[in-house]
Amino acid sequence: MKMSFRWYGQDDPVTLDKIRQIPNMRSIVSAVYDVKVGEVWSMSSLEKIKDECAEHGLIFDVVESIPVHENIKLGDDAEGLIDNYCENIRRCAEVGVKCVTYNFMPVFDWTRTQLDKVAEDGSTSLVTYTEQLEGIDPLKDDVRLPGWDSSYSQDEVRTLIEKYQKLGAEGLWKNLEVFLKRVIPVAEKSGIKMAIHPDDPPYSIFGIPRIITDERALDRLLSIVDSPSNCLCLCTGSLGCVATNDMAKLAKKYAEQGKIAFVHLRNVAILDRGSFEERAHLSSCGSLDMYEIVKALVVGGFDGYVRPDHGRMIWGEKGKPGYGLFDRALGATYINGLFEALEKEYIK
Ligand SMILES: [Mn+2]
Repeated sequence: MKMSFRWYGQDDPVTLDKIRQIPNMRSIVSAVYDVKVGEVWSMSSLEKIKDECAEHGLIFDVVESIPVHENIKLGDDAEGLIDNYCENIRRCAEVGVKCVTYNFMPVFDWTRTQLDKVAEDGSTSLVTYTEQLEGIDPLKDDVRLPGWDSSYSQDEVRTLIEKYQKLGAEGLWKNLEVFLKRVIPVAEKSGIKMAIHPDDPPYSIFGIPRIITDERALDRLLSIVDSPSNCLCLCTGSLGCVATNDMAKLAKKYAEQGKIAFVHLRNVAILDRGSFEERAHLSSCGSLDMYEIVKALVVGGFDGYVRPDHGRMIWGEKGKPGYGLFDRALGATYINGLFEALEKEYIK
């Protein structure tokens, strides 16, 4: 297991000199943020991240993410944008990146209804309550949910939603197939594993298709291109916020296949009708059995990257929701403990 931590670059209040003090911290997960989605990243920006990490004793070898332009997902004049995507993969490889995470979620990335829900202990976390989504018609109402790209105007969001509703799930699969058939061979040649992040949450919202949602979808994704570079980012809090996804079973199956390049470990409390709350990482704090998930990874022979995923805000910390220092550091320490115990038990 290679422990890693997401870092949002120079503007991130969580600095590299703090991250390096977390025990067993090895890799930095970051991206180039100075150009628009769809453009080619400059080598100087990539080298700057690499050098800053190296100065702090850390390795920049995971990218999260190279965002996929909406026109690629829509299959609308995508050719040149896929060329740029391939070029970005080559450039990442040049600075030593081994794993690139991406997702194929239409319009918006992760979606929550609230980012600062106060728990009984005074900590805050991200939550989705289905009742807050119901009754909203994004084609009529002015709606902006946390996680949505704020660079879109309300009219642009409406147009995009309508396009995806028309495209449907099978249309989206077709465009993913076109993308993978171009991108995966480039990644393979560059020595990079492409790790698709599941849809978060893994169900359709507002009638917009979401396709990376369960075991069947993951099997289908992996079957599109047979390559050691066509891999998964197993995000336990995303797939695991619906009870029908058995995270330990999925971890074991895909670890044995050598298909898990990256794991996001976090816990959620599964509530009624699709609602869920992000919780502290420990098994006892949510619905997921983190011990069983890590055991499945260890026994399955997983040797990729792991990072603590979203943390709560604790001890008065202010910052990017989900990406404070303290609770993610506690998560990393807990994950280190699980791996140490399980590797001593099962890896002889
Ligand atoms: Mn994740």
